[in-house]
Amino acid sequence: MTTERTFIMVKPDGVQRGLVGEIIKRFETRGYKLVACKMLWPGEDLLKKHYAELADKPFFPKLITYMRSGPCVPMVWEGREAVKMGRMMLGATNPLQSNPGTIRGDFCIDVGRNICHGSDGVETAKREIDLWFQPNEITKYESHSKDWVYE
Ligand code: YYY
Ligand code: MG
Repeated sequence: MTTERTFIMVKPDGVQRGLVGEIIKRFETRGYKLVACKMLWPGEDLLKKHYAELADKPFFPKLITYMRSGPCVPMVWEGREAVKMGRMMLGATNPLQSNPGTIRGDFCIDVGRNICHGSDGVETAKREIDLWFQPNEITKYESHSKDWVYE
């Protein structure tokens, strides 16, 4: 199996609203494997690097303020097509356009309070994982249910 990794993060509103468990549950029950997870209150430098490609957008200052407003829960999830499926499970950037059944479509309303982040491509995922995690924070283990999730 070609294993892919994606970077998923519960944003400060997701943490404050008690949705960490719910978001983890969605990925766990789907069959994805959690290989890294922590809680941290990110600083401005880290967030500006994370969202560097949006630096020219009018909403950028507001986005940084929102993301600095409390602790986040960054995670790394592993499994087949984890990046694409992660985006699909999160839903559209604007929750008003997210289908019910997706995380954003089920739990939020405003684009500036969309509770979670997910990498938008395999290369982005690599960059984001390197930015938020040290190599020794990423675990390597075999999931006991591997053969029950993948044929
Ligand atoms: O990858 P994703 O989070 O779905 O969207 P991006 O286009 O990368 O934007 C990052 C982040 O910025 C988004 O999750 C909310 C915020 N944002 C906003 O506040 N207003 C917009 N018009 C667009 C994005
Ligand atoms: Mg994005």
